[in-house]
Amino acid sequence: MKMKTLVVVIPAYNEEATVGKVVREVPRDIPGVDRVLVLVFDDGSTDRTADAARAAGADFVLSHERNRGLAATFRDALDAALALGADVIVNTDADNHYDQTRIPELAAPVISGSADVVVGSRALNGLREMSFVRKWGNRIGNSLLVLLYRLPKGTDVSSGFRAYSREAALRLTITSNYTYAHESLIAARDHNLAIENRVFPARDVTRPSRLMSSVRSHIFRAGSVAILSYAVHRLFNILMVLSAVLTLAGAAAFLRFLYFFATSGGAGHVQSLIIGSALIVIGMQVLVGSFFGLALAKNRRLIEEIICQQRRALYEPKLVIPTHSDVPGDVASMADTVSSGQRAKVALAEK
Ligand SMILES: Nc1nc2c(ncn2[C@@H]2O[C@H](COP(=O)(O)OP(=O)(O)O)[C@@H](O)[C@H]2O)c(=O)[nH]1
Ligand SMILES: [Mg+2]
Repeated sequence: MKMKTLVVVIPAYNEEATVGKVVREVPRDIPGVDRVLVLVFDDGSTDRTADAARAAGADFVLSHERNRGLAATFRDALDAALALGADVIVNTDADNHYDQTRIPELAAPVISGSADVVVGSRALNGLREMSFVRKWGNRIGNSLLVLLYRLPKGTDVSSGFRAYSREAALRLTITSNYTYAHESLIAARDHNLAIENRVFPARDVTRPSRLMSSVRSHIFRAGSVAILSYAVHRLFNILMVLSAVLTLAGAAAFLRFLYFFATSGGAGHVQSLIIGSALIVIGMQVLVGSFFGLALAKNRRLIEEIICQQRRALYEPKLVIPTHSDVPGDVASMADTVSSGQRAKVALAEK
């Protein structure tokens, strides 16, 4: 049987003070996997983050030449983990916010195959670090997103402590350049990946957050990422609802006019007619817009499929079936008749 690999990825930006501690705390013996690798992705730190990570025993330390932001670093770290043959990928922060000794519990559902994404949610109550505004801003925004995305109850959408299956890492695409946390969950929903939630205590972090310069700007930026992601991914649904509301309101006004028209000739009620007609026309236009939303979503699916196939070709070269010339007859004829998806499964079965 193939060796099972778990890769712990740690995006780090100017974390020389804590990254070593985090690397050392990662358990190297995790039930259900044969080896655990630690990969620190240094995002153009200006301090000695990379050296500290290496000194602490990280198996791989990759660096961006300049700071490219957390979302880009996260995606690059996933790609690196895929290239290393990861079956399970755990992301944790370099600031020692999460308890690495809980990684086995976090990863267990992915290792057993029952989940594709496990969110390690923070039990916030014990945290002193969070200001009142941040805590409540977080809570309200969080509940809204859990509701909108139909995530497991209590999911901490901005937690970076997560486990991903290889399939999830192959499929997730991130377009935000600020934070990937929300977008990756919507994307996981879109791809029908199984999401689970586990709650762990988090630690207080005393250094100021790297991600947010001020609480207000963070709430604003993270909030707009979340809302825009929702709008982009669910444009069809949003516009359908909007269209239905407008059309129904228009129809009500229109019917009101018809009623007066039938009973008293309609004199003095032409406003209802105008408003009703206008709302219906706008509602129909929004309906047409929603079809564009649907077309865009389909298009996005196709593009994501291409990206996913490309990642497979890059990171799973064995899955690409050779052409007729260099394989025995039956496989060659099979490769002729099956689609690429089936081919991948055929190749997997042969391994
Ligand atoms: N790669 C990268 N990592 C970052 C950047 N900003 C923050 N991080 C890392 O992302 C993780 C979370 O950042 P942090 O500032 O703790 O955000 P918070 O926990 O949401 O307040 C930490 O491991 C940081 O080192 C960045 O610009 N690039
Ligand atoms: Mg942090």
